[in-house]
Amino acid sequence: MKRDIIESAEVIVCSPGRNFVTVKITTKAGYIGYGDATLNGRELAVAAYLEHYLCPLLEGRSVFQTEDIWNYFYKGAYWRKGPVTMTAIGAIDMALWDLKGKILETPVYNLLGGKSRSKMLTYTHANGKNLEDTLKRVEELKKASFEAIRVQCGIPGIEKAYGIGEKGIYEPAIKGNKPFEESWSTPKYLNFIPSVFEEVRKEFGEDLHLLHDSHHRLTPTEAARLAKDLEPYHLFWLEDVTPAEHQESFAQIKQKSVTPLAVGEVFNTIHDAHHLISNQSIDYIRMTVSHGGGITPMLKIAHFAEPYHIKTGCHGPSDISPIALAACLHVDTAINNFGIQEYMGYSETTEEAFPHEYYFENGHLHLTEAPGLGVDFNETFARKFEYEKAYLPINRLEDGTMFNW
Ligand code: GCO
Ligand code: MG
Repeated sequence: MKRDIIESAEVIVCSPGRNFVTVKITTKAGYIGYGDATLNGRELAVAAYLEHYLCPLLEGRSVFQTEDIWNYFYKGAYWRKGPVTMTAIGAIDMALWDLKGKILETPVYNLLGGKSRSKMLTYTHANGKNLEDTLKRVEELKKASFEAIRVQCGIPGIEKAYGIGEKGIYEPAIKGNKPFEESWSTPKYLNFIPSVFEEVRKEFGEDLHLLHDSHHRLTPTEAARLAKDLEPYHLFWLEDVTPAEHQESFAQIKQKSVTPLAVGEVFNTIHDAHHLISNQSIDYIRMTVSHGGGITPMLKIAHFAEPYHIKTGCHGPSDISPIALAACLHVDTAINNFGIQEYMGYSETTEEAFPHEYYFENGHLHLTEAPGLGVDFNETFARKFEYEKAYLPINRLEDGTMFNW
């Protein structure tokens, strides 16, 4: 029996710790590969795309044909791009690479160029309600060996600012039938944030890598002001300063400041980023394997960015499953222009649902020699937790105007 011929492809939607959509592809010889199709707050749209349109077309195909299968789904749909489509294609692509590795008995990175490094620099989040809280959290993360920390802080005068969770893992999607409403004031934010970084540097010195996420909220002019104001604190990067629909905006910001810029977590294809990359208007491309259409295109994007001095910084929030995180780590391991990997961590329930080989130690994520992606799916356990609708928040200015979240 040919080891690589697909027998079936199935979609599993459940909520072990939070909502996840998982693709399971089984070959006729009994090999199983997994892919992550989670798109936070829009999970069922991706599940339906997979169930109705992609999964039924896989039977009889060879798992080795990742390039042809990817193009069959991308070009073959006629309707290209978009987060739903690309997350669905990405999950299948991931599962196919997982299968290739398992059949060939080798980690996926060996099929992508081999080991370029033995460990990946990793950043996580310090989200304090106020300055004191933020400093405490940075201290804790430093003790937990993190060398790179994304610093967010509640803003005086803004009741519900972005990125500030209660204790433990920050989870932006909230269960219920209506999105939660946050509020925003750009002047209050711009006046306050530089003082946070001043204090963090005062307390912890120059050694820590510091990152910050503006979550798509500034105009290019406001972004340039923030980037300049933060220059004395030598950020590793300033992320998503302005909504990325206008790739030209980043060139304006870049001309005015030497604070490194990162963008791309909401991008789905190279077409969202090709001007940013070829004009060298960013420093880090943040696309992630699941929402960027899989390992196949991510590798091409990383290779395209390399000669332009642009490094990767894959999105790694808790709303992509450990399968997608592992897929990022395999790409991170193989490419030359790896920059950093985001890692928010997972709840105990999520960890139990997705037993994995990758591990965090001394500020870095590590992979092992395990074949495939090195993540299992404890399906019986995971299915005990039923999907519950959850929305990402929406955001309004203080006068009620709808704004970017
Ligand atoms: C990040 C992100 C996330 C997103 C989330 C949306 O930099 O990690 O901005 O926190 O908001 O992934 O689902
Ligand atoms: Mg972000």
